[in-house]
Formats: sequence, C-alpha cells, structure tokens
Amino acid sequence: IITIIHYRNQYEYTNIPVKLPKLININDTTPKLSPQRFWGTYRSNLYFGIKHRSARSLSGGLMWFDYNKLQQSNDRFLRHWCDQNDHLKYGWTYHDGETFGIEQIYDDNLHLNVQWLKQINGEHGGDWTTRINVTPQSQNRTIPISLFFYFHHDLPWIDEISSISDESPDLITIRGQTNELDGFTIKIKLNTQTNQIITRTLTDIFQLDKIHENLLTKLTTNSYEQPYILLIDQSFKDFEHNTFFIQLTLKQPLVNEIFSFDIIYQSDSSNNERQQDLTGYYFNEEINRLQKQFDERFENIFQLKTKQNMDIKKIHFAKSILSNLIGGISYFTGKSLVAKQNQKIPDEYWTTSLYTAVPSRSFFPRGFLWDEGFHNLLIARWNKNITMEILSHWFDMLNDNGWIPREVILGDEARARVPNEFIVQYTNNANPPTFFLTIEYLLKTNSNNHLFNLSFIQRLEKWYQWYNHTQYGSQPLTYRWRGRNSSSIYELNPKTLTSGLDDYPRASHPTDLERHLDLRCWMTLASTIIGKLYTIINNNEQTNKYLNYAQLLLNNEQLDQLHWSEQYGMYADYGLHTDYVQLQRVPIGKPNPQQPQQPQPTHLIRQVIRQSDLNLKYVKHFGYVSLFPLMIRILNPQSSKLEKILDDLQNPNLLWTQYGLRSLAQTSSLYGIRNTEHDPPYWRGAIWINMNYMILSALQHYAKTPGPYSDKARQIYGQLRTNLITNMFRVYEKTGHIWEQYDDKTGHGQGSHPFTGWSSLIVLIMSELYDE
Ligand code: 6A9
Repeated sequence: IITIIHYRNQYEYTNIPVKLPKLININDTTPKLSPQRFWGTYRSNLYFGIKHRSARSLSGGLMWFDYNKLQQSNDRFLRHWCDQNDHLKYGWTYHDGETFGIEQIYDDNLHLNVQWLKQINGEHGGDWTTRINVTPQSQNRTIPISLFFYFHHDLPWIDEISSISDESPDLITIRGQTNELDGFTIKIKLNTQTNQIITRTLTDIFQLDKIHENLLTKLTTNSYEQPYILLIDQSFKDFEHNTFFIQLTLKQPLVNEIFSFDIIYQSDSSNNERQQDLTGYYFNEEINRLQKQFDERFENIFQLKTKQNMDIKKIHFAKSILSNLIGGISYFTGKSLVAKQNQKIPDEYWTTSLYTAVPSRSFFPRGFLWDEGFHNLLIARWNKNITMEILSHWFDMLNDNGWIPREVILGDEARARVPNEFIVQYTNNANPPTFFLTIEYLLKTNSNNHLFNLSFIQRLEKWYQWYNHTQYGSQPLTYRWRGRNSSSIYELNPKTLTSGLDDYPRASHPTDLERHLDLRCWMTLASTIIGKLYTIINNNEQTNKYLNYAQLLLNNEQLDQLHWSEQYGMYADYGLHTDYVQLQRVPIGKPNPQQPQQPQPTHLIRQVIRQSDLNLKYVKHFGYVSLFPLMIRILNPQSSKLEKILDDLQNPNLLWTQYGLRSLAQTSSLYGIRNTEHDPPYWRGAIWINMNYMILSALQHYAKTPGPYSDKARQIYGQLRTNLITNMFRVYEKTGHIWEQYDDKTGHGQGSHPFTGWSSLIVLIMSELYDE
C-alpha cells in the first residue's frame, strides 16, 4: 500500500508566496480581459456601494437620513454602512453578478429602490447607471429627507464640475480621470420634476484619506450643526480634490410620491459605441429585459416551478436569496496581518486582492475560508466563471507552506469592521477545506472541460499537504485540529475555532492524542478529490497515490476502530476527556484586610469535579460532528451504523426539531450551555444551514443508492427538507432576512443578519440540487 508520507518541517516564514504560477495574473481583472466583471457592487458592506476590480478604485456610495431621526438622537441617523443596529430590511431582489442588480431598502420614513445596470463598450469597462427611487413613507409632510452620493479615489481625479442649474435636467456633470479608468464623465440627473418636490442641492469636493472615517465625520458634524446649510464653499482650485459628493434634500416629501435620480457613469472610451445615454425610458426597458432574462435563467437552473408546494412567494424568496449571495460578492485589496503561534509582532502578508462572497454584509463583510466553499456550491450553479475566479483568488493567497488565512481582512474598510484581537491570522490554524466540496461539484458536472489546469491542481495539492503535515494526528490515519488552548482556565470546553464549529464540544482537555472525526472526514473527501484531479491531466502515479490513500480513509472498519464508540452508539472524537467539568465562582485575588466590608470580586473558573473520570476515551457529545461519516458519505450503504444514525436523526430528544437538525443533542451535557461567563452557546443546539444542507445531500445520496436503509433515508430527507424550507420562509416573511442560525426551540432567526452566506444554501435545498 502506498501511503502519503507525513513529515513535519519547520514552518519558518509566514509571508512568502508559494513558488507556483499564479492563477490570477496582473491583467486578468482589468477591463480589457474581463470587462463583464470590472465594475460591480463590490463594496457590499454598504447599503449601496460600487467600485471596480483594481487595487485602487474609484469608489461610490449612497447615504441618506431623515431630519426627524437627526433631531431625535444624534447617533444612528445616517445610513451608509450596513449595520444591524439600523434595524433596516434591505436586500437585492435581483443580482446577476455581472450586468445588473435591483435592491430594496426599507427605512422607517422612506423606501429606496436602487437599480444598477452596466453596459460594456470600449476599453475601460464600459458605462453604468444607478437609479435611485425614493418613496417617502412619513405622514408628516414636513420631515425633510437628505440623500447623498459620493465618489472617492485615493488620488486626485476631478478635472471639472459643471455648475448646478435648476432648469437643466442634467443637474450636474463631473469630468474626471484616473490611471485605471482613463477619462470619464459622471452625470447626476433628476428624473422627477423639481416643481413636484422641493429639492435643495449641494455639492462639495474635498481631499480625504479614508472615506469611512473622514467623510462620515465631516458630514455628520456639518449636518448636525447646520442641518439646512450644508454647502461648504471651498474654492475649487485650492487643493487637489479626490472626493466629490452631492446632497439632495427633499424638504417636503409627499407621501407615496416617488422621487428619483440617476447617477450616470460614462467611460470616454465607450463614446463611439454608445447609442444613447443609459437613462430615462431606455434604462427602464433595459432593466425589464434583464429581469425577464434573469427569471428565465433562474427557472432553467433551479426549476422551482416543477417542485411541489412552491408558490410565487417562495420562488421570489429563492430569487432574492440567490441575488443577495451574488450581490454580496466583493473585491478587496490589502495586506493581511499574520503570525506564527506565540509570535508577538505580526508580519504583513504581501499585497493581495480577493474577489469573494461574504457571509454577512452587515456583520462579517469579508472573506471566510470555509464559508466560501459553501457559498460557491450555489454560485457555481448560477455562474461557473464567477466561481472559478473566486477559487483562483483564494488559491493565490497560498503562502510557501501551503497555508491560506482563515479570515481575509484586506484594506482599511474591511479592517475597520474587525475588533483588534481578531485581526491577526495564525499560520498554524486551519479551517475546513470546503473548497473540495465546490470542486467535487465542478468535477461531476464538467469532467471533460478544462476548468482545472496544472497550476490549479498543484496549488490545491500544496494546500492539501499543508493540512496533511500540520494537522496530522498522533496515530496513523488520524487528524487533529491545532489551535485549541490546553491551558485555558475559563472555558468549560476549550474552543476549536479552526474547525469552524467554534464552541462545539470536544475532549475536555486538549492533548496531542486527540482525534477529530470531522477533520478526518474532510481529509477523506480532499484525498479523493486530489486523486480525481490528477486523472484529468493523466498523471497515473499521483492519481493512484491519492486514491489509494483515500481508500484507507474510506475503509469503514478502520474508521470504526478509530471513531466508533460501541458504548455510546455513535461516531465521536477521542481524547482526554471528562463530562464532569463545571464553571465555579471563585474570588479574584486575596481579600483586602483594610476593607473587610468590601465584597470581593469573583469570576468563573473551570473545575474538574471528578478527577478519576478524566481519561482517554470517546467524547460523548452527539451532534454535527458525529454525523460527518454520513455527511461525507463515507458510510457503506449496508452499514448497520447507518441505520443507527438514521434512527437517531429522527429522535426529537437528540437532534430532530420541526425547524431543522440542531447542532448538539439535547442529551449532551453541554447542550445550550455557556462556555464562559461572557460566551453564550453558539454551536451548542442552534440550527445551522450549511450542516443541514450536507446532511440532506447525504440523505438523498443514501436514498438513491440501493441498500437496506434507502427508504428510511428518503423519508427523513423529505421531512427535514420541508421543515427547513417552511421555517426559513416563515422567518423571512416576518423579518425580511435570512439568518446566521435558527433557534431549535422556536425556529426564530438568531445571530447576525442578513446572513446570506451559507444560509443561502436553502435555494439548493428548495431545488433539490445536491451533487449532480
Ligand atoms: C467576530 C465581530 C462587528 C462564526 O461566518 C463566518 C464565521 C464562520 O466561519 C464560523 O464557522 N462565523 C462561525 O462559527 C462568524 C465569525 C465572526 C468572527 C469575527 C468579530 C465583529 O463585530
């Protein structure tokens, strides 16, 4: 038997790029080579933001507020960055990732409908128009509303601004130029007659380093002190200006009357090909045409009309969710901060750019490694090219050891959203290699196609070997997530952030002897996929090496020896463990004899309450981890273990709820339990959609594969699918969002929202698209 040699080398450097050809070359994202994805709504952390795929970009953004809010409180009145505390419903109802998008935003006193549409001509990514339709909602006719749109570039770019004229339909015209864009014109045009609604306009230009801090401060202080006189009369020629903004104030909005304006961007290099300006009725027609095209393509791919119990509303729900995942795709450039374990001062990674979807526009607007593999299961159905570019960007982040950061935080805007203690990425930390799921899907549907070239495969192998070298267990064919804190005194169960399942309970005492079932299963999948990739380029030697190794990991007897607990009747982790741990309140320090009356401060410390029980054993916590041999389809269809798992799945005392499968069994000693004083339960009971998707996918597989339990698998599959769809749709109708997790007792959405990352897999669940 050929096995894979596991060696440990000295991982000396954190920030040297791997010595393999890059997948995205310097020109690949330029308007010449990929005009269709040059401009985009790639600042998805904004309610509406736009930029292009260049390291330095002209960036645009929308902001607004109503004066009622401003007067009531001096915080949270300006809408700009998506923020849960704004309590808004918002999201894309259409977005195809390339050509157009339509977003609805519901604020208390106004509704916004933002339509964005691109036309590709010329050499610099073509033209686009953003139409902003505002419907005031307030019954109070005297509440003014202000809308802003701004453009910013790090370097000066404005050549000329036309004067404002109330009569002219073209409110204002800006001429500008940057290295990336060459010459261009921006027109801001009111679509509504100015005599219908009293407007007041303001423009300003200035010099800014950072949009997110300075512009906000500038605007808010000015607006707050002098709500009606905003014009800061800067002399145009005094300085080199790199920021432009316009304010439109509706002084007496009429209820339900629409106010509308267009931001029209025109590249000089499109001038010869442009038939007419992308505005007016022509814009409507184009949007309508693209909507129709989207609807048809959506039905072709997802075929929801053919499914039972799918009414118009559910189909609309599915379209919005897909659009939100796609509309969340962003483009970041900057340097990650990375460090080896125990390294005090972090190193800067080289400058990288990342094209990626994000888990949540409001809360986590940046790249997350294992989330992205799930995102692309859906994105790839819609547009394989987008997925291939996303994958390529991620694999270009490989360092010379074969490591990719778990969280990719690039640029000021992304960094501003992360608390300091979470910014540095540690080069010994892994995260599940879910890209193998995406690649598995791509391989099944494109076997003859040349999606994967040698450089791609070599990078993937390098990545694979990093896991294999650094996360290998102390026994053959076992694996262990690194990065658990064995000296932690506050945590009831030291976290395993690297596994993606954070506080999901593992062995109570982290040691080198631990065996992590989920990681072993991920490596089984990964080995198979690397083997299959090598068949594409006819490398028999490599193919055999990996597929043979996969066979070892797939062997059910081997698996059972390492991970099946006969006593508990489940697959489990193994390690130094006891369930007899508790958080106990103990005083901090010694009592102060000078002040005996003063109550002494206390904190909670983890205590082992039965030392004799602390020994090497299977970890008795039934939940998502126990299901991995099912999820990755390692279990033989004939296995009696499969029957046991299927029975356990249906047991409401364990994982089954009418809203989906919960993460941890109600019988587990850590079910719903806080990990520390300040750490509420996260993966200890809540329902997560990525795992439910994998379970459904596996159930469908076992239902289709002949075997003694196929009927049982089919029946559970059907009920679980219905439960998930019904609940997520219900919560969406009620709250306007899909959520990070769902409460296992009530079905309510919880955690961050909107969370159109992996929760968007509900679209694949609705359409029953799993691995074919
Ligand atoms: C906290 C707070 C504004 C946690 O979806 C991304 C990840 C998953 O990969 C992981 O499996 N989420 C899951 O357990 C969210 C992680 C957010 C960490 C950053 C900073 C920001 O406050």
